[in-house]
Amino acid sequence: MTFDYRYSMLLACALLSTGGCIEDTPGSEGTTTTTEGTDTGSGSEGDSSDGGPSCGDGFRSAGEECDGNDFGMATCTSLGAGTGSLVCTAQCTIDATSCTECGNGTIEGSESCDLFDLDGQTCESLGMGSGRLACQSCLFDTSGCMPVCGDGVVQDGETCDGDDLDGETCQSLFGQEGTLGCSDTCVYDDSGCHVCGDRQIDPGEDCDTLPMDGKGLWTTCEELFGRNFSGQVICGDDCTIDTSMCFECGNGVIEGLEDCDGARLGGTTCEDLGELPGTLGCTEQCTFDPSGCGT
Ligand SMILES: [Ca+2]
Ligand SMILES: [Ca+2]
Ligand SMILES: [Ca+2]
Ligand SMILES: [Ca+2]
Repeated sequence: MTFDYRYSMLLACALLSTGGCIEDTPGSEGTTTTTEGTDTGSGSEGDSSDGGPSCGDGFRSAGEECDGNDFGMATCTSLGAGTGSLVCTAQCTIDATSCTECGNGTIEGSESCDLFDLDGQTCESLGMGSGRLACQSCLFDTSGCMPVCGDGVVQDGETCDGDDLDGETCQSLFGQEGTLGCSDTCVYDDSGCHVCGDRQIDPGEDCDTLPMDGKGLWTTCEELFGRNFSGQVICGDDCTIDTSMCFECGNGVIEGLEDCDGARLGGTTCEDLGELPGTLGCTEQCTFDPSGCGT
């Protein structure tokens, strides 16, 4: 009789050909599966302590909410527990405590906030000025934060704040030289920016090409250094003073428009000047002094 039953089961399995026969036959010794079809023991009862005979085999079967990763059709969402991943306990029951739900007032998983739980953050702590921080879809909503000019951080509505120039410079904004600043109202202060060559002496410039002479001559060396200097101060290409064309009378070197300098007469004599022979002198202004000629 037993043989006949087994034979019929084998035949049924072969006909169904669905990868295994489920043991649900009272009195059958074997838990007949495709891999352990010859196992005649009843040891499957020892596979799990509390979850029933087949808890732990990875296949959810009757009486098990889950087994391993097999949750059937159950998900956090289907259980009304939000989103996330279910956990299967050793007893083959579903643990939904790892599910997260935006809107339950508790910050979980990747939520930044949930309802009124802002995780202790404020507009200020987020560097967003002052005002009222809110939570929207479990992400911070900073639309109620107001910029504070003077906190040193550029926020919406500010072009700069203190030393925070938002990465801009005179060069990047205006193609100019100089130092960009920030006003008390958090807008750029370009008074420190300048262009050399615009004929205006701007902050950071010693001079700039002035329109009067059209030659870039700025002032006389005499004005700058004193009456024993001759020549012209030139404004350099970088709007700094260029004194290379200033000449000092009294330094013993005949330069520029100087006729002579001290005892240096450049080989010139009274006769060269159409005077009678004598001793040619040099004035304090480095011009020839013929008063000693003809004496
Ligand atoms: Ca939550
Ligand atoms: Ca600010
Ligand atoms: Ca200028
Ligand atoms: Ca000289």
